[in-house]
Amino acid sequence: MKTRFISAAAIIFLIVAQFSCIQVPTDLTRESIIPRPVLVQPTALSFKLTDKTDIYVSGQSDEIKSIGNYLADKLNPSTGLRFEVKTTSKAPHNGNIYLILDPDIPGIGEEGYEISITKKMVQISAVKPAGLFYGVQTLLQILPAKVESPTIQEGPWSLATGTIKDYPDYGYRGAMLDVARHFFKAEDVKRLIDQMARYKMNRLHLHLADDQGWRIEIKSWPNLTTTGGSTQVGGAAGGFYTQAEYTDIVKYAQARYITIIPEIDMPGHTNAALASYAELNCNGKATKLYTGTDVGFSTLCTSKEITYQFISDVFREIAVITPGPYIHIGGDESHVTKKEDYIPFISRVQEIVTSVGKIPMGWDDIALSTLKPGTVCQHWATVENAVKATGQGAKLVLSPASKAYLDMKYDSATTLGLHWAGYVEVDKGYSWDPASYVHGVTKAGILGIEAALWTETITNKEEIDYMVFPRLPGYAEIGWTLSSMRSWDEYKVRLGKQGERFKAMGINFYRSPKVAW
Ligand code: TNX
Repeated sequence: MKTRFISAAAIIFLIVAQFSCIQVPTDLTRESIIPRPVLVQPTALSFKLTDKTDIYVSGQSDEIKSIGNYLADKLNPSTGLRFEVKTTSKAPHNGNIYLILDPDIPGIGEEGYEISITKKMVQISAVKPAGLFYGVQTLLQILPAKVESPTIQEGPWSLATGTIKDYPDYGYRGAMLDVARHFFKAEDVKRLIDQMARYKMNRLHLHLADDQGWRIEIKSWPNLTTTGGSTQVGGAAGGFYTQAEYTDIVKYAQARYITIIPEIDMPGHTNAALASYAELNCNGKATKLYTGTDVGFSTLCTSKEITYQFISDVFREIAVITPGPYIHIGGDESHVTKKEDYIPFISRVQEIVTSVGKIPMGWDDIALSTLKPGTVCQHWATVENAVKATGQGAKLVLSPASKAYLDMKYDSATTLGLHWAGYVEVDKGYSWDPASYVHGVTKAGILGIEAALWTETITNKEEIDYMVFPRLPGYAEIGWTLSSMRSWDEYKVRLGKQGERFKAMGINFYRSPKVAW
C-alpha cells in the first residue's frame, strides 16, 4: 500500500516537474517560429516578463513608438502585466524590452532584424522600422501560445535566451482577397491584414472589381458603386468601400508594413461596370447585373475612346488614395475580347497606369501584349506566358493556382472552394520552390509569391479563415525562408504547434490530417 502511494506521488512529482519544465523554456531552438528564421543561437537560460517590464524605444521616432504600442497592445490583454512604452536615448536598465534602430547592422537589409534575449533583457534591433516590426512578431511567437488570448492568462511569461538573426529571401510576400465575387466589410479585410502581419507578409492585393461587383467608390463615375456594387454572387446585397474607407484600410495595412495593391480587372471581368454605364458597351446598351460564377463572358469596348477616358478617371482616383507603387490591371480570361483588340488595349492601359505614377501589374495573360519596362506579371496558369513575360524583361510574382490558390479545396471532402486546379492540401501548398517552379525562369526574375483567395464560394470571415488557415503561414515561409532551409517534415511540426495559437486567436482553421495539432 505504502509503496503504491510513494510511486503515485513520484509520478505526480514527475508530471509537475515536466510541466514546470515546459513553463520555463530554455532552448530557443525548440520554439515554433514561422517563417523559420535564418539563424537561431540558443544560450540555454531564460528571461521572464514581469509587472516591472516595460517596452523602451530608442529615439523620438513616432513610428518606432507605434511599433512599441503594437507590442504592448498584443501583450497586455493576455499577460495583464500592463506594459508601458517609454522613449529613451540609452539602453534601459535590466528587466526590459528594448527596440532600437541601428543602420549599421550588416547583411539584414531593410526588413531584417536581430533579437538578443539574455536573462536580463530583450533587445530587438533593425536597420528600418519594418525589421523591428518583424522582430516583434518573432518575439510574440517565442512567448507561450496563450499570449494570443484576448483575456488574462496565468504566467509565467518566460522566454528562452539566445540570439536570432533574420531577413527575408523575397521582397514580395503577398496574399490576395477577392472582394468582388462576395463583398467583405473593412473589418474583415483588417482581420486578414492582422493575420498576414503575424507571418511577416507584406503585400495585400485587393481584387476590387469583377463581373459580379464593383467595390471601390469612383467619384467621377458614381454608378459603378451605386449600380455595379449593389449585388454579389448569389444575388444578395453587395457593398463597396468609400474612398475614405479604402484609405482607412490602406493606413491600417501600412501600420503593419503591408502595401495594398488595388486591382481593377479589365478588359474582361467587367460586367459590373458594363451594367453601370451603357456607353462602355460596344452596342451602347447596359448589360444586366450578374450574380453567377461564370468567367470570360464580358469585355470593355476596346474601340471606343470613352473606355480609355473611363480607365484614366478610375486609375487617377485610385492612384491618389494608393501610396503603394502598383496598380493591378487584371487582364485575365478576356475570352470574348479579340486578340487583335486585347494586345493594343493592354499596351494602352499600361501607359495610363504609368501616367498616374504607378507601376502596372497584371495576370500572366498580359504577356501576350508588349510589356512596358517595369510592368510586373503575376503567373497563375500558363507557364508559357510567364516565360514570355520574363523574356520581355518583366519580373514575376508567382501564384500558381495548383499550389497557391487559397480557394482550392484541401481535399474532396472540403465543402467550400473550387477544385479546377486540383486539391491543395497543406503539404502540397508548402512544398514548392519559387526559384525552380517555372522552367526557364531564374530566381532573379522573381519578386516573390502571392496566395490568392477567390471568393465565388466564400461568404464570411469564418469561411475566409477556413480557407486561409493553416495554409497562409506556409506561403509566408516560402516567401521569407531560403528554400534550402525548408522541408515539409520539419515544417509540419512547427505548424502543428501553431494550432494552439490559432485557437487562442479565434481562427477557424482546417484541421488538416497531415499535421499533428
Ligand atoms: C480564375 S485566377 C480566375 C478567377 C477565378 C478563379 C477561381 C484568375 C486570374 N482568374 O476569375 O475567380 O480562377 O479559382
